[in-house]
Amino acid sequence: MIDLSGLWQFQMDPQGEGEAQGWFRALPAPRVIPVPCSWNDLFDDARTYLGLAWYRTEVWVPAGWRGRRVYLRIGSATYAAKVWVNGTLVMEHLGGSLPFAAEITERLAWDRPNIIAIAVENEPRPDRVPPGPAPGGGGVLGVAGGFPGTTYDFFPYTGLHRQVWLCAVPDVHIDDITAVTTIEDTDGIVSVTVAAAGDYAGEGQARLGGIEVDLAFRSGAAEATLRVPAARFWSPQDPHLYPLTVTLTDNQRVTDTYTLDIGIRTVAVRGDQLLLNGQPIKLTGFGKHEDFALSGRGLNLPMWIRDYELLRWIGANSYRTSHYPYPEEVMQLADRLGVLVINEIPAVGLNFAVPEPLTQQRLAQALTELRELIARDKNHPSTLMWSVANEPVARPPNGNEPQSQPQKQEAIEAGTQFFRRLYEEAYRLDGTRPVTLVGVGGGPREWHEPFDVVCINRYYGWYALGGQLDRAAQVLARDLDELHQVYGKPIIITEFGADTLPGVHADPPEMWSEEYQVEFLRRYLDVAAQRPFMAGMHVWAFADFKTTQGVGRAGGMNLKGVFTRDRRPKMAAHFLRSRWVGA
Ligand code: BDP
Repeated sequence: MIDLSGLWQFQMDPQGEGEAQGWFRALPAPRVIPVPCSWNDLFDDARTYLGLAWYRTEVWVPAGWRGRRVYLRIGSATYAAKVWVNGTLVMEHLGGSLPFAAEITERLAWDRPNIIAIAVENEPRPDRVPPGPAPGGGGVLGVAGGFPGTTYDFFPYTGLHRQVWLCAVPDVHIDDITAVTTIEDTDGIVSVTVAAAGDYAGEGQARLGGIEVDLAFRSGAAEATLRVPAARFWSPQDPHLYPLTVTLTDNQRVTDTYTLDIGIRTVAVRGDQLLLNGQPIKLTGFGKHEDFALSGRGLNLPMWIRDYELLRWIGANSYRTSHYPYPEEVMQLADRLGVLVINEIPAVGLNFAVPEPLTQQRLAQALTELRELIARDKNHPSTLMWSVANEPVARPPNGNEPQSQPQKQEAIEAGTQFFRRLYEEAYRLDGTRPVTLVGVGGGPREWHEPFDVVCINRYYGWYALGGQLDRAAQVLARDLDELHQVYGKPIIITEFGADTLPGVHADPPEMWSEEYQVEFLRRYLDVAAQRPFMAGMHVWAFADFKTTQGVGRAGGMNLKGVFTRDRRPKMAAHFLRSRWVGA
């Protein structure tokens, strides 16, 4: 594999003239941009530019790759991408947080550099997931006119956000591996399914530790089961990984091989309990964002290493990938470090008071994102469950209509169909993990119906009952007891928090002060601790993050972080550590 990260050429194309003028060969007036990175915080004229822009680079393909099949793989392009190799369009993709690839063998030159051009665009259109706002809409807190207009509360960072790779594989190669683990007494059972390119009908092996089994392929598919006696089961306390090596062989000659680190563990829901390896588990942690100064949503490995360090320090065993899939490296780190992940597709900002064809378009896109996510992340022991949406509503969000307007029954019904379909698809693709939907306070309760775990976001004491924390705690307690009575399923509060200006103090606590954030979080943790059906508490948010400009967002920031954007602890971080680590 060749990682094409580095400095590329870049040019914005507000008139949409690049394609007709052949910018996929040469850009008329390029500047230099790093890949991966968001473009917004780099150039003054690009801060709020979400339209079309071109990336271009050149690469020599090694002579040793001749005779192999070469693929171009893009880790993430937000939101729409068109890709050219040496002047030929090779692929297009929609959806900003998942990888896509195409074979480009026939397009390659071996005697000169190859030109790779990628046109990226992130217009807030209503048929996308996440959807763009209606004209004039957008903003946060139900206040229209936030800028740039979005249906969600984070900055619409744009660009090539993850690496671009060239990959070479043999003609006959391993296309995919699925490893599913179960537990029998002290043994681990690993079921391995392998897909090989074409109609491969040869042989292969699967090896795990000292155990090896043969794979007999028919029409490109083979299956095997390995039993690991006295296995070390993967958990946050002991995130043990076993290397699983799959090999294709031709008369004992290895033709392709791939090694995947797997964890042997089970996840299940029994009654109102969430079980890891058969034992009830309580999640401690956060909703997060991929967000940092200058790099925006671009892959930032130093930030991630620091974040995992802070998660360990504070005693968090988990987080949610709010509100889109995170990078592959980050999922691998979660496996290694023993962090449980609620893995979410980018279905944020959905509302169902829209014409039926629009809902259908969004459903098709959400299903694509779900399939791509499960294909990418199905083998990670750290992925505990799939989340198919964050805070869908049955009315247009963000002030397009008065918030008090009653939810329309058809909109609720449209959402019910939509989420049932997503649940079924997640379950069809991966019957081994719970599936959830993250609901908003006051949202339609029936949307939780098909899901295995009830995830809810609650802001009593902030957006409602501001300054009245004791009353907020009472309302929260009643709300949780009702939900438990209705569903009898595990409940996780996937968001609760208060905007907090670091350095502002008040005693008695007042909103926006560090003391208020501590007391807010304390109330919620206490209410949950008294309820055995509560399977987890995720504070919103891990760190302060950039969002769209609006009257509720000082400095264009959501300040509910327990850490500042540069990862300094607020008082609440020390408080959570004392609760979660006992330190
Ligand atoms: C919830 C959203 C989250 C917001 C948060 C907030 O799920 O994205 O950032 O509230 O208002 O509505 O801080």
